[in-house]
Amino acid sequence: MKDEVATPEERSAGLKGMGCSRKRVEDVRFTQGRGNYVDDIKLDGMLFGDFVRSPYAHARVVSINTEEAMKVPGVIAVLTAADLEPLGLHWMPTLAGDKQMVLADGKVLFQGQEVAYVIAKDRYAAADGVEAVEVEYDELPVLTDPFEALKSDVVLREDLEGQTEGAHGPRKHHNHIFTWEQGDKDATEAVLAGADVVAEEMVYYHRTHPCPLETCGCVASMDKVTGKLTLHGTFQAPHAIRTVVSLISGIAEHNIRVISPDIGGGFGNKVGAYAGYVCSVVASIVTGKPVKWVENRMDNLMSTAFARDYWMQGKIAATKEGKITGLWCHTTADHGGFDACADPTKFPAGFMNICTGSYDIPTAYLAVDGVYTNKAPGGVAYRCSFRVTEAAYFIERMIEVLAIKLNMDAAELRRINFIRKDQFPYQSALGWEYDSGDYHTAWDKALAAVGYDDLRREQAQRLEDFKAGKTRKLMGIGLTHFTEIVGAGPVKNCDILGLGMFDSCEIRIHPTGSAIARLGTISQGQGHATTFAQILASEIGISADDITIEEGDTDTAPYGLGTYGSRSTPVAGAATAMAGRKIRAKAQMIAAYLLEVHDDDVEFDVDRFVVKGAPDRFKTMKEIAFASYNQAIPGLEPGLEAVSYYDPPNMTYPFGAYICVMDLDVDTGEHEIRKFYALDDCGTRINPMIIEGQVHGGATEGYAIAMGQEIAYDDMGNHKTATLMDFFLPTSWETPTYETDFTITPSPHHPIGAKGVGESPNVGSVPAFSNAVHDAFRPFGLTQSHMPHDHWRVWRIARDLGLHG
Ligand code: MCN
Ligand code: CUM
Repeated sequence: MKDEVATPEERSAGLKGMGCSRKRVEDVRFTQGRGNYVDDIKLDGMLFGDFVRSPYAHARVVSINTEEAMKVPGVIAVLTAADLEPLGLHWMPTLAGDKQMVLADGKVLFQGQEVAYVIAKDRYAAADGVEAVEVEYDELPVLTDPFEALKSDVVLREDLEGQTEGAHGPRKHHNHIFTWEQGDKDATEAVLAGADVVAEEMVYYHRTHPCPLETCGCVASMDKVTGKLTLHGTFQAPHAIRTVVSLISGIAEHNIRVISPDIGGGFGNKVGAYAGYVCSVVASIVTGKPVKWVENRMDNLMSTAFARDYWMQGKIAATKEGKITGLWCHTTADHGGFDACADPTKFPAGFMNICTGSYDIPTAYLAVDGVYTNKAPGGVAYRCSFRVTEAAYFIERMIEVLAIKLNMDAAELRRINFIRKDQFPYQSALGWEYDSGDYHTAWDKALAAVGYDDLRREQAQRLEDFKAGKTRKLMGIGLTHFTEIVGAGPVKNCDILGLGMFDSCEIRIHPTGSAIARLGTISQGQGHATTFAQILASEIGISADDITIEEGDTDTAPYGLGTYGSRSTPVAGAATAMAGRKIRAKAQMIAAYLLEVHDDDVEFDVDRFVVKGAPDRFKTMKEIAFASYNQAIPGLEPGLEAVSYYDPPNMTYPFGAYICVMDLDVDTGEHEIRKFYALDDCGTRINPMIIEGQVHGGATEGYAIAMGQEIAYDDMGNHKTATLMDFFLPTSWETPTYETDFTITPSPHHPIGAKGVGESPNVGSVPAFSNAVHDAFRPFGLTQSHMPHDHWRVWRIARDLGLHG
């Protein structure tokens, strides 16, 4: 009855639909310790598997002796490549068209590589078994520098020797993987040759690691009676894993059930296929028991998907007035021992060709050379949108370097080169069609919000004080305007191992008017159970509180390509809206039938269909749901269900303006982040609170990357940062305070106008932090210094510039 008197606004608020900062429904269980992660899964008779890993970065494996290990109480079996070879499982295909050893086959190519797999009654016995395996190695020369690797006689991948053609075209050298070229080389070189001004710089985006709180793991359980394999795991793409497992194991796909339970952070680390999955499946088949494998922190940091490691040589040309005329980039990409990047098949360097950024650059050329070294494989991870992080860092550094060369203000240089609002949809010189944007509005809002002119005046005063000996602290203002490309993707140009990158949603409305929706994506902390229900609430007029969102079980969810590349909102979010619209269309027919009017004579009003011009004649969605199970239209199927498989016509192009204000102590190298302002435009905003959380999390990861985090190796290929003592993870103590803001430029092709946002803050914040460091030293002649800008490196910049007196 209350319903009858509620205003449309009240009814709308009750739905908790789009635009509402609905509290996360997931947090009820997470905050009570009731999450269900892979390591919480305990099956009857479950065994535990663990790896013997290589202490060397490059060595021949002379022999493996498992006799002593087999004597350890509780050890059941030890697998080596020799055991996997008859099954054809000692190597596995990578997502990048390469192949990777599951267990060391004759040699090892990075420190921490999997050599043998010990299966035992529990984790402790497995660890003792690992200790007892005797491996004899013969050390080989180590290559950790990709430039050296391309010149060296040392052959890393002997399995590919003599193979001059790789998955992505010709290989120029035995340690070379591919060359990927985009844009117009000749035209760009001509522009550079004739330009008023050319700025040139080597921009290095160092190797780092997403380091999710929960490491990677799985539980494989082969039921020999039913012939069914159930695989629980930390998978960001459960359906793709099911298909891959079927293809490489030969088990029929309907006999495989993949389940991603709660995931404690993915950040791209959990996209690829790991040796642990293959060995656990084999171990379960061999022993007939469930087998669990869960990495420890060192395993995770040493062997699973790293991020970045791109050496980007850049040249940018402009007129005297600062109008950019051309961009040239040659990237040397360090892929480690195997090319296991998780990119769409046709993009061996991901979407690095978005490196023209937010700027109207008429001519551009990009070449990327992939190189093998003695480091861990991986490459696309860490809120990267498939290398957009590298692209954004590159262009945002090149803009700063150009500003120095032109002796111009970097904010103004950006402004005069932005793609204008009226140029969208915009065709970039490197082949993308940007769907929508309004960069000038966002930029002006950001500069005004931080008081840019006042900041520059303060900075000038600080510089004078510094020169006068009144302070030892410099001030830097780090500017960034980034353009993202998310929502892979149109099936016509995006696939993974031949699987087109669509996504899906299936909705069932129950008779009493509540619902369940299942999606092909999988949340790892992004709050999908909260936000996808909001999209549906607005589309079908059922409160988000009455809609269950389920993901991650391949036996129940429709096929989808998973969650990474901020694709859930652009692709599965669109599928959700489309499936919702199918429900609404059928509901409209039922309502009209019940109200005895023509379909066109009813209209949707928040949570009901109303007879046009007769507001008191209506049927609520709850009433329609019940009717659909009984007296629906004769001849029409009962029930209210729909499914949508959505192939987006284009990707979405979120953008943002980030500004960081930083003080740097030249004597200690310490920094203080005084202000961090982040304006994001992700089109229509589904849940502002969740967006803000995404920005805080991503910016904190960006802070870590820019200011201290790295995966470092010594010359012998020893991993120097394999524990959290050495690998910087910011705590609340170091984490800066963020000021978030937004503009809204909807995507014209997305059914609800939404663009992705999860990766934006990492893409935008890293150049903002790094540019602040560079900006502080600009008056003293610094043009480029490599990240991470930890205290020691900042101190060293000051020393090299002669600031220590
Ligand atoms: N959202 C919104 N309005 C928009 C866009 C997004 O309210 N216009 C909400 C979405 O509904 C969703 C969240 O923001 O709840 C992120 O959406 P989206 O940008 O579509 O990204 P995905 O859901 O596809 O998440 C992937 C992205 C990636 S690739 C990495 S890496 C990353 C990230 O999300 N990993 C994360 N954020 C993470 N956050 C957590 N907590 N844990 C991770 O592992
Ligand atoms: Cu590239 S990290 Mo996210 O796409 O899972």
